[in-house]
Amino acid sequence: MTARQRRSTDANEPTVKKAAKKTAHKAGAEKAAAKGSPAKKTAAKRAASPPAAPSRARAAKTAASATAPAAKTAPARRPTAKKGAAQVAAAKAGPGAKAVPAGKGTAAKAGPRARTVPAKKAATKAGPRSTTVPAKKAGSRLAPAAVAEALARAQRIAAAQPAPGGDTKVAQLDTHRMAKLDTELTTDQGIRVEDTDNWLRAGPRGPALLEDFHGREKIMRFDHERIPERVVHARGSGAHGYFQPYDTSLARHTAARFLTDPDTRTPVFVRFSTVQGSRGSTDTPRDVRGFAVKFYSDQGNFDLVGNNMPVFFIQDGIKFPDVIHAVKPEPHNEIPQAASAHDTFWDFVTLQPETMHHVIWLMSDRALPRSFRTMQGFGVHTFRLVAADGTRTFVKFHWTPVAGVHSLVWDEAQKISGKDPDFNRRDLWDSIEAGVYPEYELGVQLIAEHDEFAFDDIDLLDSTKLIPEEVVPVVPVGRMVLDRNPDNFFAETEQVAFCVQNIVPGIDFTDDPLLQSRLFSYLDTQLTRLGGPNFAQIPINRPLAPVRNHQQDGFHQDDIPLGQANYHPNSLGGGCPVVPGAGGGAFVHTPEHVDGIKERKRSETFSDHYSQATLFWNSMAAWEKEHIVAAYRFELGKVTHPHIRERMVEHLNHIDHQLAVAVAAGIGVASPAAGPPNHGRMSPALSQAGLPGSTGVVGRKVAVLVADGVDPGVETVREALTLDGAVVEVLGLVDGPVTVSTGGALPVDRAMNTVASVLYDAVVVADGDAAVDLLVNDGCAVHFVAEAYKHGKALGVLGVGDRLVRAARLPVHEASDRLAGPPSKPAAGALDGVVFLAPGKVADGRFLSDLSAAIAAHRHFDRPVEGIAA
Ligand code: HDE
Repeated sequence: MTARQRRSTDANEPTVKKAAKKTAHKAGAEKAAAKGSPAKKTAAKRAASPPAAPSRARAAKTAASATAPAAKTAPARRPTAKKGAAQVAAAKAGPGAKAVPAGKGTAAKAGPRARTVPAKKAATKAGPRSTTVPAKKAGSRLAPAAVAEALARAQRIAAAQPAPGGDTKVAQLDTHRMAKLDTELTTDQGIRVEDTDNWLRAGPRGPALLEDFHGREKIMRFDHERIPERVVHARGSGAHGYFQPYDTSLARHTAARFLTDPDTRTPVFVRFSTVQGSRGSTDTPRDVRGFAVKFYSDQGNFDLVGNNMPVFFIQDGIKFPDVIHAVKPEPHNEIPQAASAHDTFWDFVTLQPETMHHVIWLMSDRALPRSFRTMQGFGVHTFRLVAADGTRTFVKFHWTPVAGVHSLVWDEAQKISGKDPDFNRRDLWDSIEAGVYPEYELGVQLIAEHDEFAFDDIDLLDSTKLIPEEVVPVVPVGRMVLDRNPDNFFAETEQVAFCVQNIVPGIDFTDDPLLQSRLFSYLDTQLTRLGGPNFAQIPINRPLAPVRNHQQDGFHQDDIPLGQANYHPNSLGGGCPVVPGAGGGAFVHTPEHVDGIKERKRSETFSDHYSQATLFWNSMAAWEKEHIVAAYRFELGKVTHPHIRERMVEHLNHIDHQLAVAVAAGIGVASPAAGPPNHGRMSPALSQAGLPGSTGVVGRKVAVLVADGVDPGVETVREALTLDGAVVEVLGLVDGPVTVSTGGALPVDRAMNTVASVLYDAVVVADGDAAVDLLVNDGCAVHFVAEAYKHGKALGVLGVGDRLVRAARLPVHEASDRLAGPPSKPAAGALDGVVFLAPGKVADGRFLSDLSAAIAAHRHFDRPVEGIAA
């Protein structure tokens, strides 16, 4: 059986591995072993190839399957994408090149009239009702070629045909872009402005005149620039991209074309967010992250509005206002911003034990993603897939980043909040600009409808539970690549309106009580946020599929409906739009027998609140457990009411006694007596330790510390890392080039005191006697190295740069006693991720590959860091 066949079989057999259920930990261990297999490593190495290459994750999985039959497998075939001109150009330009949508440049060229001339008109009209745009309305400023292109785009949109390369959404957005280059300043009414610096007044020192329509309009528009921020998930960052299925294997389960046609690239817009903080808050609080994807499919928009954790705080939507009020800044003083470490949050969760599973995820490193590129995403709820023949299959959606799942450490996250509150937003933006496109594999857990009750302890409708991957494997079905930054934050990222009820034929909801409440909430919230019922007409929200109905009027109607008949049925409008019905590709709610007593009651099957929290705890690596204990101690340490701390320790005792004891010891609570026994089950897939990614150093940020008199050898290291895809910045004690010991100068990217080690993934200390003397005597440089070591980051130490490591009093210093004095043994783990190059040696392949491996490992948590002052 080939890897591809095996994979297809997986997708076609949504059966619960019943035998595996009780032995989840065993299967997981095999999987973990497969992950570390040599074949997998080779595949991962191979996969460090440019982003345009076939999915690295798939390559790795395919290789893993060759040696480990239990492991997930993936199709060997590369999706045969139809390439558009822009993509072809980008491919020719090399791996790092960004595909510039053909239409983008054109729109810019369209000049001042872009909003009102043909491109816009064509598209607005294009919509569904007209495919022709009178060429003479093109406007004199547009070259005939641009007119033709705009027309072609409009026709494409009207016909709702995905353009080659999946750039249909780009084309649609093009028609709304407004270029300002080479234009003249006007009012909103198109009147040219004489002067925008001085209010019209009676004499140079006289009173302002109300008559100044330009002044009043300008201020009025300014006064109304803000819209209400999102009630939750207010702080977010967005990007455009595409989704493409690997093959047709899901077709047996779903009629959704975007999931089953490997030749179609469906445009997507993704918004990542934090939950608690306001729109201007930091990117790196301890918090859940939103992971919302809008698929502009040719059957309509599908919004998968998920999070980076697979479970949720509560089981019933009616508790959402309570949990959010509790976590948000407290009502009397609006403190704290973007933090759950306060009394009301812990008061609520300790009184609502269904939160316990999600809360332990929140205390884990998952709540501190290093980057949006390195976090998973989950649909959380159980959804349904519906096949063309009506067969229904339960499904859970998973996004897995090919760059691996990596996090910050808490001390670092807090410092970043001050040093660069836009840390994750900047990283997303910069990566895309640099052509390092964030990429995620979509995976599905499939459960046959008849297996709904096959799980002893999991109700599929309970969003506080996950299905361990060792019980139901995650089958990879496609990949999503984010390859374009928005042009305007407000127009796109702020105005995008995700709605859980946006669903397409082939997918359906379940009765999950949390999901059901969301079906109401998202539509409702957009009315306030976006000022009326026409928010789906905002360019970023507009479907690519044609929109035709008799819904009309309201604030901000942007279309001009034609005709006399605005009701159904009608004869005056030819009966149009006709109702296509089930046979015409319509969405049909899956027929289901519903029967029950009307009552406010939670199902008994929702009542276990601890065993999956225990499963999570048991599955963590030692360092992950340490971080979790530290997080509980930090958060509860901020709680001022002792009874809340005590209540939480009691809950922890139901999760794991050792955990409760460890937390209690840090927060002044008496150690609890032994609680219920730990069930001992594990799900290794829950640990980040098993998700290293396959992109090596690509996109990792490396700081190189230099000073006057630097040895030229540092250039070799910088070049090698850059070639491998790392983002290397040379930091001097001040800005401006430094002198090189052999003559000449080395350019510096930034002064060290304008940044901090927390903004980098790794640090290289340069060689050169004079340079190192300067670094050793600079507290900023010494702290830089100490802090990076403390946070578990890779260090590359060249030659006498070793003296800086000694000055930082790192426990690795004994190891470098080879320079002077008797050699001594370093503390256990001290050298993890610290790579030395002996003085006088040039950086050879061995050194460079050791350093790359140390950086690719992301963090080295076995180090003895307690005594490091940083
Ligand atoms: Fe949301 N949620 N939510 N939520 N949610 C919103 O919608 C809500 C829930 C999630 O980037 C709001 O447009 C209720 C679960 C994300 O724009 C609001 C309930 C999950 C985003 C809302 C939930 C999420 C939101 C605020 C319980 C993970 C940001 C503005 C029934 C599966 C989307 C808006 C973006 C946003 C309500 C529960 C994820 C108020 C009532 C569970 C990623 O409508």
